[in-house]
Amino acid sequence: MHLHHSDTSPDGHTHGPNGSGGSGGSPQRPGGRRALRVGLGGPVGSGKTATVAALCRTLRGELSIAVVTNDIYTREDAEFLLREAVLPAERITAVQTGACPHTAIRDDISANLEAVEDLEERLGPLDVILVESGGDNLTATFSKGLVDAQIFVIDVAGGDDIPRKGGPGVTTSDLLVINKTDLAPHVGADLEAMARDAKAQRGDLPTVLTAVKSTGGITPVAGWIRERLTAWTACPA
Ligand SMILES: Nc1nc2c(ncn2[C@@H]2O[C@H](COP(=O)(O)OP(=O)(O)O)[C@@H](O)[C@H]2O)c(=O)[nH]1
Ligand SMILES: [Mg+2]
Repeated sequence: MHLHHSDTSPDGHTHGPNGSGGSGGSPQRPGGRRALRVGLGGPVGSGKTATVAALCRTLRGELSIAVVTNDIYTREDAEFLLREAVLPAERITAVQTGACPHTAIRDDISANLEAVEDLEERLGPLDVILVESGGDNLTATFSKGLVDAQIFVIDVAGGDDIPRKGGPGVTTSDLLVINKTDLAPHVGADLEAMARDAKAQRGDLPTVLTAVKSTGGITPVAGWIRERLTAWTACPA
């Protein structure tokens, strides 16, 4: 399922550790741990691919990153990431999930696990692998056998009552991203109410309200990834 578009970044640049490619050149990860696997779930259109793209752009200079996308019938998310040149092509793998995107991340995770393991084998020690789900409804969460942490992305245009409605993505994800805050005035979304409802549903679990496409909008999400990676690396394998 690997997309063989080119062997170098489409923009012709190398991107820090991600530009090195191959399995020989990368240093061993501290402590010898495998890459931190982070799932991104949430409804179609909430901004999962935009979040993946922004994370890659922000972190690729300091971390070795790869991405697995899950599309229902197409490879559109992977194609978008390739066009945007967020990472060299060999670091992006598409899994086609058929009709049930939640099945591929929760029940029959074999295609995704294979994609993740293949990336690590091909590219040498990686720091982070981002796995984007095909997008579903509010109930889709990742199997703990596939990812070590999960981000759930919803957006203000989907309705400001979504945090109140709960569901496992909203209540149990390791990070809740309430995206597209720039649209709040246009859709009449009450951001304070969304933040309050999220807090009531999630207790101490973190939530960020942001617009990942705006300048600096990805900063809190990138910060969270760095923290998780530090904790992951420090924890004995
Ligand atoms: N206004 C606004 N649009 C956004 C933002 N993030 C994503 N989008 C747009 O929302 C649409 C869906 O985003 P996408 O990342 O493909 O959603 P996905 O289906 O969850 O992967 C695209 O047109 C994006 O450009 C944001 O922060 N603000
Ligand atoms: Mg997407």
